[in-house]
Amino acid sequence: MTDRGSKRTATARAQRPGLGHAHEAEPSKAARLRAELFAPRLSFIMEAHNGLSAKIVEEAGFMGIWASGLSMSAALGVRDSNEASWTQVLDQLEFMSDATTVPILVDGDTGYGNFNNVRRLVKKLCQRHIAGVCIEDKLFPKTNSFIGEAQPLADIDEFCGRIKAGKDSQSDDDFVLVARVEALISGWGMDEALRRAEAYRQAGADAVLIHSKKSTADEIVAFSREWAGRSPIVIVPTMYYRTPTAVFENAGIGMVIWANHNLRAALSAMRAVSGRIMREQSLAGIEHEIASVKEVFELVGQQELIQAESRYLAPPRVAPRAVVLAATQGAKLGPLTATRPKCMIDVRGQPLLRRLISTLNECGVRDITVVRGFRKETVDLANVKAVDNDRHAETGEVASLACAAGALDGECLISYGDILFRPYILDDLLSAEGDVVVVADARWESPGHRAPDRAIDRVKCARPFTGSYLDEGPAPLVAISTEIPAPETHGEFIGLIKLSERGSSEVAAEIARMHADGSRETADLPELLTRLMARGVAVSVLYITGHWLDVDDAFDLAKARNLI
Ligand code: SPV
Ligand code: MG
Repeated sequence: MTDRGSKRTATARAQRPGLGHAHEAEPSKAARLRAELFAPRLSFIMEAHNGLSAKIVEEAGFMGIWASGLSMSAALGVRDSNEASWTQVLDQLEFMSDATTVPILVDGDTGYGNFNNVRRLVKKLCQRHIAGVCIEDKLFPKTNSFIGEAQPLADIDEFCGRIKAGKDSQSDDDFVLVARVEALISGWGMDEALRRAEAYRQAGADAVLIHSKKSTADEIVAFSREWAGRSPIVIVPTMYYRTPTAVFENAGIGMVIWANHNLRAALSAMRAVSGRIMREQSLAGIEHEIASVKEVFELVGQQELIQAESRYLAPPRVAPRAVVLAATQGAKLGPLTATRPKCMIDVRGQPLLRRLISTLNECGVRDITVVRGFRKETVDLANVKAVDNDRHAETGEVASLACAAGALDGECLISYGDILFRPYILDDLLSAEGDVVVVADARWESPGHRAPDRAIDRVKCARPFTGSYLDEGPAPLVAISTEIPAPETHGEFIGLIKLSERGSSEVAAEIARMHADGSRETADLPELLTRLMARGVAVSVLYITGHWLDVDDAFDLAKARNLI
């Protein structure tokens, strides 16, 4: 049996307090690779070529990953001839390192140039928590060892310079540099292999990878015997794959790299699946023979993201419901509303109500209850709930609202069915604070805004609209009625209200009281609001300046048709 003393000595060194990351609770990936390499047992690392395959290697139980140059290149569809740049390899490694917790030994080819390139490579690998690098004593650009014969080898001293430069550049004391000896592959013989291995060890290499392309392990075993445990030996038994693992164990090998088998497995599987789908023009045959979409989600940690979302994302805003009061005929519009209610009057190709519902939808309000009345069968809109106020001719707005009492649960909007407004108004209302917030137009007196004799619902607030950009929030409402004198009027109620959850229950309770005292039947929304205020419920006003319209008479309708 080969002397394994060097492994034990080095293990003791790696575990000495104060060296590398030994002081940390969790040893670094490099420390773990180093400990494994120097442990008095045979270790195995498995090839991966991207984040997904790296995860699979860890999942299978391997203590480490071989980031194979051949496999990473092939996965990118290029040759193992440094066609992928070293920074492109670095990008792959970053994904692999992020995706896993086990150490990665990266195939650094020749180091991508001379000592200077190795310095930069090692620095960047340490920054990405790559545990170690293996560099081979060939020339840039490299060729895969299994291609051709007698590939030129690097000058020993020049290669020793690459090793020293790499070791001097590591920022993690435990980072592992493996020197790969290609002398046997290139036909330079055992003595040259041993001479090189010793020079590389003296230059600072932590371990030696002795590569062979023979179909038996004879030369590897012979090398190991001569090497006599001077440092750990790493092997790649791709060509001598038949060799029982016990032979490596008995030869005192430190680490075996299964170098390309995930890439080759993926290639076979992808060819088989692509071929079948191409031939069968159906997924039915292969669905149960391949990994499920669920397995993909599991492997990439979808569950963790779901948990993180619940920790970090603001809870999704629950869009309020809306009740649209659309029961009235709108007799002031004459023949236009003889056979349909005014909410269904066409305004440039669309009923008014459909436009209103589009605006509500646009602002995320989807649960909409429309209270129908006059010619209710003509109010026929998709994706809204309809409730009917069959006594619309004798009753008023509050009676209609009572028909939709079920919607007064949680945050709720109340809108007249004959108004239109720009979506930003609704967005502002939805983000306004307050239990009962009504929208009022501060430009109620604009010339040409109304037919001269038209009565409007005026609001008087604790403060007038100032036009200031400094957001003071909604202004407390003091009074709302058609009777407020002009000098005291601060705005015109547009027929749009937002209720908080508490506001909704206050409104529902008030409607119940109005029912009990007989005032519900003919009351309008301003009366309801006045009663709420009298009870101490805070009602506030969100000021707007235009950008809305209602359709009450022929004047309004003409204006609406011009505006839209
Ligand atoms: C690799 O996996 O890229 C290697 C090992 O370098 S080998 O292909 O066997 O040379
Ligand atoms: Mg390689």
